Amino acid sequence: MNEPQRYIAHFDLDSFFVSVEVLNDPSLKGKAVIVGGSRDRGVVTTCSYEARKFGVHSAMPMKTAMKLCPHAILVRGTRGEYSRYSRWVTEIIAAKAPLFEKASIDEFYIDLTGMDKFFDPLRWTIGLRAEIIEKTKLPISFGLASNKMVAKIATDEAKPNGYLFVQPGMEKQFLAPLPVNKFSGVGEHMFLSLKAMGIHTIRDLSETPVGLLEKKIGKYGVDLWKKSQGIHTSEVHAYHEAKSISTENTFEENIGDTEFLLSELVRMTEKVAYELRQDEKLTGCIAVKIRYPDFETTSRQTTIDYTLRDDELIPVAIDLFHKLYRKGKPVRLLGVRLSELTNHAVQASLFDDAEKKNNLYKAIDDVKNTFGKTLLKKARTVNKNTAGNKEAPHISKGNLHYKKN
Ligand code: TTP
Ligand code: MG
Repeated sequence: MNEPQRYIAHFDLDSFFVSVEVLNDPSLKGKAVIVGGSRDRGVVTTCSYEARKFGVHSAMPMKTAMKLCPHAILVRGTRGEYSRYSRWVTEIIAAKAPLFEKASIDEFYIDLTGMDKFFDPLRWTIGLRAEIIEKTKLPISFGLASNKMVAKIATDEAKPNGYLFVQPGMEKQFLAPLPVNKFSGVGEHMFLSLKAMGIHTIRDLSETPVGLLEKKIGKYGVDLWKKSQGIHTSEVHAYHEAKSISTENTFEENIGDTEFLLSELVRMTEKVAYELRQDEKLTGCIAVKIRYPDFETTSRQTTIDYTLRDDELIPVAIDLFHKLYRKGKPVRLLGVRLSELTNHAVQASLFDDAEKKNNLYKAIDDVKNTFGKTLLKKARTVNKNTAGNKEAPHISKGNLHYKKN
């Protein structure tokens, strides 16, 4: 039997954070707007298309951006709002799409394969886009193609505020005139290496003997050549809010000491947050679970602004714990779970101090990777019970697992 024709739609909100700011302050509409940190030490989180015309882009030092576009309006950003809009768009897509993946906070893949028996994939996708725009008032673009890679590049070409359908069979032709750095993974260095080989466009790449690419660049050269032919087979991974990273501790003796339970809770939250960062994910939901010796089990969860940071997760975990815990009652098991996971392709930070903190976490995580995960802990977790020990003495079981439904 022949494989069914694949149809993959890729959606991505246009200048997402800026678009949200424009909704909150319509006087920003049509202007050069930059969301980012301080003028002297910050970086650009994102900017409007008007500012992009001057060469401003994400991750650029704010100083450079202001030189390129001195009249730009600088906005510091309101992160809670971005999470709220991200969820709203997710809900609209989830209500309609047979199978979708949330690839980042503003980006989605939808697999429509097999649906062409029931409806025209392009018309359906246009309808979904119209619904998102009508409801949220946010501009969004999409690419529709026979695979994820081509669909994503089509979205890029359609932006801002447009869409592009690459008909099955036209993938190679669509890609041919584009520069090679349209492929994700072709950074500055690779771009120059390819240029040195006389390869500028994807057509140049597709016409280069694959053996030569392998010889010069290695296995990645073969991958690039395949991409240049429009070939890409990766699947759309279904998005489940229930997908989670969690850890649980069953205590050897039941614990009624609130201080100790809290220090355990902090330690466990740090542990799952570390795994979250290793996985390059953000979380939008945290849950705490308590089991008493009679096996009564209670848990409580709350949605939060998307984050990867201990200092944002820990206070929420503590708050949930206090709401949940019946004071003085011995506890048999404590658990922490992070869910509503999404990728963060975010290099630059949302805010100045966030960047510093993210770098700090990266530094801590690097040390953890090198010297073992229990070596570095924040002050709170190093109390009389745990100081000097690799694990708290009460803990007999501690397991970290991923739940991928
Ligand atoms: P993108 O989708 O990469 O960028 P964008 O939506 O601003 O613009 P467009 O898609 O039209 O090209 O990222 C989505 C949001 O993620 C972006 O609005 C801000 C945030 N972000 C960062 O915080 N740091 C970054 O380095 C990048 C690239 C994005
Ligand atoms: Mg976007």
